Amino acid sequence: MSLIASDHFRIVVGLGKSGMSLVRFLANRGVAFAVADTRDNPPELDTLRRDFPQVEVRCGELDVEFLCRADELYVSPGLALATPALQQAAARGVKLSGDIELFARNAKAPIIAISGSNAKSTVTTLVGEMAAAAGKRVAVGGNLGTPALDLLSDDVELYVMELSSFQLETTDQLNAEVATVLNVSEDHMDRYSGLPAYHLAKHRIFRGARQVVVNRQDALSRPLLAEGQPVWTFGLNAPDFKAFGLREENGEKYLAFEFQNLMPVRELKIRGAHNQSNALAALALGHAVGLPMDAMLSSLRTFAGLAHRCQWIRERNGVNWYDDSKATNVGAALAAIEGLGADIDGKLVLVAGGDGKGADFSALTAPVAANCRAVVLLGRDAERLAEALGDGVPLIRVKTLDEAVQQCAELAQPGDAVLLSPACASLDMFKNFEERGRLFAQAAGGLA
Ligand code: UMA
Ligand code: ADP
Repeated sequence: MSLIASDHFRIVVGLGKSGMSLVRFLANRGVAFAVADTRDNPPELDTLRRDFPQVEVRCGELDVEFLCRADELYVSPGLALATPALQQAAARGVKLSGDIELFARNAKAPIIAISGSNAKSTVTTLVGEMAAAAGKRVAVGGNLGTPALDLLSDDVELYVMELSSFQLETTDQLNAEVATVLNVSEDHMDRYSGLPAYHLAKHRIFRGARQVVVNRQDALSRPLLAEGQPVWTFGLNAPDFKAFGLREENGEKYLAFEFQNLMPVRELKIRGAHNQSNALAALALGHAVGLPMDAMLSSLRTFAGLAHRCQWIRERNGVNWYDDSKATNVGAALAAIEGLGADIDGKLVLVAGGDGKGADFSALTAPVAANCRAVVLLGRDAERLAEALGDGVPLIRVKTLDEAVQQCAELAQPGDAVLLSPACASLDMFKNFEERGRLFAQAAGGLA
């Protein structure tokens, strides 16, 4: 039985992936609804007209009178709640909600909920693989790609959900079995008034959570806890009770739980300190829902990481090339610059720039000066990035990714690594971060 009253009228605002999943969900349950999107030709319009020709759709500027016909709006994550028409409707008593709220109300199996500025997709995928290795019927999705409502099924035994701050803004009560905010650093500053507002949105993930997982090395990941609420922690330092971390014995580093070594770090396929942290976070989340340790460790031995996240592309003349196109914010680029920088004999030639989403780039200045031979800059915010980097490192401006690759090939010396880790979104020049990464790998692969 659906947990929404069928005598009410709803409007789905936004007709992308989330909007279309809402349409299917509401139609299947016989709920009366319409659709609105600010775009003249939203991506799922043809699908909607083909599969649900009876549903009313309004495209273009949002009409407040139309929105006020509904008692509840399901707002897509790509649309800011601060949008004036949405605020005007809210002021007139219309409730603003979203797909994750509906998912939470209708999911019958426990939810592992994962947010954070970086590492969400990696940890979500890893936990999903761990659950599958443990023989669970697991559904994995959310911000990762498959909209939450499309995952709902009575067959599912466990949901592993990646949730963005945008999705959490419209979620009142998630009621996860276990929830985490893996880390918090500046992102999406074009949508939030500052870090506190962004932090507040992320922390809605803890509403109604039975257990929580906290990053010991990031104070902003820690929620206010209810008395007696179970807390598991992870971090790169040595673990204590109810904690995952790293321990060293006879010169060998181990992933460890409390006072027991689990497996040598060198057996991990994913590289870099940030990925050790991700492995520990995944273990903590899996352990919280009772996944057996041996199944989780076997997944860690085989998981090779996701595409476009510090992904090795090729070696050429003693130079290794990496695609970290998913580094769409400063925190992610920092992890790659410091992690990879410490791992190589030579220096980094960094390709950065794009749509900075209003970020402050100053945290990059010192690590770039320490680790980079040169920085090749492109995209809308190249000049803002150049200002932040100053004269600590040679800066080369280019107009295209092909030009960037040519410059990198000339600048890099044997022992160096070329790293695309833009610290910016891709949307000023590319369809998405995948396209940016693919074109970079293609151009690098094409070098004689
Ligand atoms: N848009 C409009 N007008 C509208 C509605 C949307 O212009 O009326 C624009 C938005 O500004 C945005 C684009 O359309 O630029 C897509 O927005 P959407 O809400 O329709 O997006 P969906 O297709 O539903 O995809 C969303 C997530 N996208 C966003 O949050 C922007 C997807 O995450 C997610 O996989 C999908 O739901 C399923 O849950 C993508 C993403 O970029 C990967 N997420 C951001 C990130 O990871 O940084 C948060
Ligand atoms: P998200 O889904 O949160 O964007 P991803 O797993 O897709 O996370 O990784 C995004 C970017 O963050 C990649 O560039 C990746 O190399 C980097 N990254 C991965 N793990 C971490 C971490 N623990 N801390 C900081 N950056 C990370």
